[in-house]
Amino acid sequence: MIAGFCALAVAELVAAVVRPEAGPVTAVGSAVIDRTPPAVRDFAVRNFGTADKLVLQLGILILLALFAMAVGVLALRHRRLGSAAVLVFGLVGAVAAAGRPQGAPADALPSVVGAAVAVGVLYLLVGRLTPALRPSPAAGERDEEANGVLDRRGFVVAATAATGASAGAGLLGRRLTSSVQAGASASRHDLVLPVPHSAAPAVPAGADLRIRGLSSFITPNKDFYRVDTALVVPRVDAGTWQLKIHGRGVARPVTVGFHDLLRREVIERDITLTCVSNEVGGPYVGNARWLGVRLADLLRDAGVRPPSKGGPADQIVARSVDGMTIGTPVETVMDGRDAMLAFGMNGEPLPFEHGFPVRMVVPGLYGYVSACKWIKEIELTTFDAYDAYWVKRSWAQEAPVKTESRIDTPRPFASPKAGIVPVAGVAWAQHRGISRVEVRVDGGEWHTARLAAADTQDTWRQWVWEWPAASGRHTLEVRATDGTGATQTGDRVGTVPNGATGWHSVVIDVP
Ligand SMILES: Nc1nc2c(c(=O)[nH]1)N[C@H]1C(S)=C(S)[C@@H](COP(=O)(O)O)O[C@H]1N2
Ligand SMILES: [Mo]
Repeated sequence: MIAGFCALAVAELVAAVVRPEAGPVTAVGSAVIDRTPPAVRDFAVRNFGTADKLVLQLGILILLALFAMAVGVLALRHRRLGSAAVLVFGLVGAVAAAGRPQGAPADALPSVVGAAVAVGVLYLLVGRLTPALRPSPAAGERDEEANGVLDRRGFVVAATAATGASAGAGLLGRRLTSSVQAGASASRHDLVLPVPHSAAPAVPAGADLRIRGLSSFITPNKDFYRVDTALVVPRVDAGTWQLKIHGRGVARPVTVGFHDLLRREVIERDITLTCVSNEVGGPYVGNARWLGVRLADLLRDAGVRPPSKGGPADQIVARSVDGMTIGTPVETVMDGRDAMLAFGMNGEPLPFEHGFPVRMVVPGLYGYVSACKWIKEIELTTFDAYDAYWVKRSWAQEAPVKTESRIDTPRPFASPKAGIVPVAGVAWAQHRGISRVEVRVDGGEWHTARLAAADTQDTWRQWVWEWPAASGRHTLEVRATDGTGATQTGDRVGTVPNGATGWHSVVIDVP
């Protein structure tokens, strides 16, 4: 285990120089995430929520510790074989790191160097523990005892030295990484958001019903759901950030920096973002005020035409610094809606977790087909030619948000007093808007809820219905109708491949 610790600590130092994400635990964890079947991923998300990544890393560390102990036992008998096993383990880390979408051959270095150090440490330490293998002058009982004592001391000294030295290396690695990240933090901290040329209209007074237990109309950044595959949140320095736009039908390929974006026409918009893996009634939806530029403007400047105007590309593939790929229809981005490259969220620079310095937001599409965080490249291509990350993993190529509604209060199995109980929640159908919400009790007739004032058709809408509750166990259900007049379907389907449907229901016990 000491050898294993040395390996990780030294790898940390090397990774600080190469790339923090190339460290063995992160690399193996990321490789696992990339290969996790949807069922397992859903299980992890359901049971661990946003702690899923922590659980994964702990799991890897525990496996590593068990493996280290097994190798230790093996090495006591067969020193060479033990060393070989360590190398195999280093190889796993190396392949995982170099094989990531953004992986380069150099990313294998942390695991390789770490494993080499572990081999050395293991060999050395095991040597101290196996005096019988070393030539000893005489096989007398006293001699052997003396030998054993000597070796034990030698072991403790060597083990302490190795542990101390590698702990130092590990700490130095951490220091180096955080000083690199300090640049990114400073670039975020120092950012003064521009005043938008086209400001979002003030949120109408009645948009937030302010009912206890109901989600607030604007979701504060700290409460905004986070869904991504990043084990380590990328920290990108806005000062060195660049976005490259190229590919099919791009007459004038461009590379823009952060300050080029700030100098463009800046818009501010309220847009509700939803994840395709949100179950009916689930938490992966939030509403924020975004600040940024219109993606369509940039594309037009680059000479891009949508398919309806004869453009050869029907798909935009956005790439992030961490190797995510997200495919969005060119037609949708250029159809006049406020598809944005956003750098501000609710009045502050994007939080690192939500994509600093720049991310995409497209009203009306689920996040996995539109909302690339930590974006660094936009390639124009076709849906025939390229499948993005989640499409390769059995999700649909195109995924407009489905009309959905959620009961926020009362909570499941709440026991409100008999009498008037406000049943309230949110409904969303981004870019179509919400025109009606209805609630029913125990499968009875539908009652029309009161809608809060509408902000825009790109945002969710709160609603409330005053329920005259009688005692007993009751089931509440909700359904919404969008701006096109289509009512949310009651057919229950799961999240794969293009979003869950069904009516959210909540069981209540009125005493
Ligand atoms: N780079 C990157 N961008 C990403 C993702 C990701 O895993 N990596 N996840 C997408 C998904 S599935 C969703 S729903 C939204 C979530 O954005 P949020 O975490 O800011 O709420 O980001 C999208 N952008
Ligand atoms: Mo998502």
